[in-house]
Parts: sequence; structure tokens; C-alpha cells
Amino acid sequence: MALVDILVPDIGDFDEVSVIELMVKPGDTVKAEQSLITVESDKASMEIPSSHAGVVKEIKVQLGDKVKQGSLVLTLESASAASPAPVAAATPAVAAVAPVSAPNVAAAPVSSAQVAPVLVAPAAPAPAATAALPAHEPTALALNLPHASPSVRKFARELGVPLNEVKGSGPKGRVTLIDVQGFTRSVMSGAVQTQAGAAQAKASGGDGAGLGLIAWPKVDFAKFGPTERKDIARIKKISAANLHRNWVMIPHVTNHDDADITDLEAFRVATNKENEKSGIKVTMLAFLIKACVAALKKFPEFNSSLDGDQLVLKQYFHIGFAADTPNGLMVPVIKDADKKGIFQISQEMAELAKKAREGKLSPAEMTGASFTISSLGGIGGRYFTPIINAPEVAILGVCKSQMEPVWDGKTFVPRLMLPLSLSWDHRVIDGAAAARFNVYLGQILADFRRVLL
Ligand code: CAO
Repeated sequence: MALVDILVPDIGDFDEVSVIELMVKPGDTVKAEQSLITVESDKASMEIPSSHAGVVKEIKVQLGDKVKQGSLVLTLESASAASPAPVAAATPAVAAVAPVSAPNVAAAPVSSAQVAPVLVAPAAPAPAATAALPAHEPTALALNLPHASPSVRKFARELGVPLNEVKGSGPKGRVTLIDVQGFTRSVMSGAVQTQAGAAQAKASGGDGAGLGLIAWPKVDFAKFGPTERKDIARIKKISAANLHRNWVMIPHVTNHDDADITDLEAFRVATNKENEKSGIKVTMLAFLIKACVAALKKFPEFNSSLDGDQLVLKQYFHIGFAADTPNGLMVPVIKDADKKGIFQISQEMAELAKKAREGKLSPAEMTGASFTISSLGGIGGRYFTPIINAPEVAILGVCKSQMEPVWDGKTFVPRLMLPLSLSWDHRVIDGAAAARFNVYLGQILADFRRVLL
């Protein structure tokens, strides 16, 4: 047995290349010509083979190191030190990644957000130039290394795909670029989990690991008393995913205020009495929609969406309203609320709320909102913190109005006060603007003639 230095052979035109993969570790038994490390230039990647058979003693390079012809890769304890395998000094195998193929991406049966990582994927395996280094047949079983070309390894590394978890469809189970693409799609669509992802999810009870939080408490509830398990309704699952994303991604702030709606409520009741025969019941929410339209016109950034570095200011006023249904929360939208009167809005709202409860809303009736109102007024409560309905930037929460003693400067008078809770996206809106929006909204609700000013 003798110690042998394994050096980088002739790598052709490249002066220096980076070490991007260590394929063996100390103690591993390697065969002559087995790949030891992968190196990469800005144009190609290639595997450096061993000139001898033996046992790896010490690895002399680290990931990211720059190496060139003659650099020491590792030391090997070898019985055949005197007769090294003939390592061909030659040009490296070129492993350029093929260009992006949009049609290929469009064919993926997942959402646009899900295919994002696939956008960099080539449509088909890149034709690798003939390898001039010794022909390499990876010893996948012996070293648990996947059987794949340098270009596939490079591609998988760029996507963070654990290659040893990808099932190869090529000859002798070789992993192809298409296999890596397919694996990526499956992971993104949730059909497959990587081992690391599964371990993380297991450790965290399925939540919080990605945020670096401590694990979700795992409790055997049955230890404390009888329990029952129920499947969560499909709509609830969809809205939960949206609410979770919006809560985590939007820096929410909520301003609470009260509006004096004593006169407005008297007007609403009188209007309903006068129009009893029409069959249309005017609700406070219809007035709130109109009042919000006026406030959105005065403070246009509340009627906007973020798009990268730009703010999209909408010139339409489509107001969503949260509706409580047996299947979960739905948000129908009153389109062009600025062009509609209180009767029309009340009638449309009643129809949309009915459809929502019957599960008959069309996608068109639930999309395009530029601002949302969530009213719990018919139920109760004082204030709450509504979650913004992305990509909108603000939402108004409304609770139950009640008579309160209000100081008029001389004495306390009974006034009907409506609690307002405005959540806003702090990336777009400042606290002062939010306070002004609420004050203005309160002023309009107290006296709608202000809209005319
Ligand atoms: N203060 C006091 N009373 C109010 C009120 C308020 N702010 N808002 C409504 N009311 C009263 C109404 O006047 C009505 O009283 P009458 O029956 O005596 O006339 C009663 O409460 C019921 O109103 P409503 O709820 O049927 O009508 P609405 O227009 O206020 O609301 C709708 C319609 C669809 C928004 C509502 O039915 C609903 O689903 N609300 C729940 C929304 C929700 O779940 N939000 C939470 C989202 S976050 O999870």
C-alpha cells in the first residue's frame, strides 16, 4: 500500500475551474477512472476521474475552490501506486444548458407560480459534446451516487433538486434532464416531497419549518378527552391557503375608528319603510360600499395593487364583500360600484350573497375586486383585524353598531356608533393616510352630503 496524490489532469483550454461537487469522502473505496469531483467553468462542467484504485485518505479540495491542471484533488491509499490507469489528458466534456422553452413550460399541468423554477429548464436534454476525459460509468450503487451526466448534475444543482431522489428513465436508469424537470414539477405541485422536505415537515408537524420557527406542537388530544375528526371543506382549504399567504406576506396594520351613523340609520330605516313594496331591502353595507368608493376616490392608493416596483392605480371601483356561507368564506364582487345607486347595490348584494350560500357564484362574480369590505355587523363584536385580500392593499372590517354616549361639547348625547377596522398594506400606505381615510369615511357616513363637496 502506498499513498498516491490524485491530481487534476489536463483540462484543455481552461486555466482554472471551480470545484462544484465532491463525489467521494475519506474512507470510500474508488476504482481507477471513477469520478471524484465535478468542476465547472463558466461554459462547462466535467468530472475528474481517479488515476488509481484505492481508498480515499484525505480530500484536499473544498466546494468553491479554484483548481487547474496539476492541482492536488485527494490522497489515496493504493496497492497499485506504480501502475496508474492511463488518464487521458484532453478537453473537458461541454455541458451547456439549453435555452428556455416557453411551450414546454406551458404544457406543465401546474399553476404559473408553481412552474417558476421550471422556467429555467431546457425542453430536452442538452446535447453534450463528446467527452474527451475517460469514459465514466458512475458507480451509482456502490457510492449511492445518481447516474447522470455533468449537464444534468449542473441543472439539478441549480434547481436544488436532490439527484439521488430522481428516478432515472435513461439507459441503465440514467437520470435525464426531463427526469429532473418532471421531479421538479411533482414537488412544486405537491405530488411528491423531497426527503429533506418530508423530514422538515415531520419535525415541524407540517408547519413553520420554512420560517425557521420551532416545531408545531404535536398533541395526542384523545389523552385529554373524546375527540372527532372532520375533513376540511374544499373552499375553506382554498381560502385558508390564500389567507395564510396574505397574512405572512403583507405587512398589515389595522386602524380602528368609529363612525356616527345615527342619521344614516334613520334614513335607511325610513327608506326601507317607503319602499317596502319594492322587495329590495337597503342594508348598511350598501351605504358602506358607496362611502368607501368616495374615500377610495379621495385616497387612490387604497384602490391599488403592487406590481414589482410599480403601483397599479385602478380607475375602476369593484368592491368585494365577504359572505359567510356554509362552505366557508366567499368574496363576491360588486362591479363598478361608483356607477350604481344604493338600491341597485343592495339588490345585487342580496343576489350575490344568495348565490354564494348556494355555491353558485361564477368565477367572474368573485374576481376583479379593487377593495374589500368584511361586515360582521349583523352578528356582533366591536373590532377585528381583517386580512387583506391580495393583491388588494386594504380591507375594511365593520362590526355591530350600538348606541353610545358621545360628548357633544356640552353634554353626552346618545349616538349610534359603527366600529370600523381598516387593515392596510404598509408597503403602499402610511399610517397617516390610513387615519385620514378612516376619518373621511366616518365623516361621509355621518353626513353623506360631504360626498358632494
Ligand atoms: N350594525 C348593526 N346591525 C347591522 C349591521 C351593523 N353594522 N350590519 C347589518 N346589521 C343588521 C341588518 O340591519 C340586519 O338587521 P335586520 O334583519 O333587523 O334588518 C341584520 O344585521 C342582518 O344583516 P345581514 O347580515 O343579512 O346583511 P348585511 O348586508 O349586513 O350583510 C352579508 C350581508 C352577506 C355581508 C352577511 O350576511 C355576511 O355574510 N356577513 C359575514 C361576513 C363575514 O363572514 N366576514 C368575516 C370575514 S373574515 O372571516
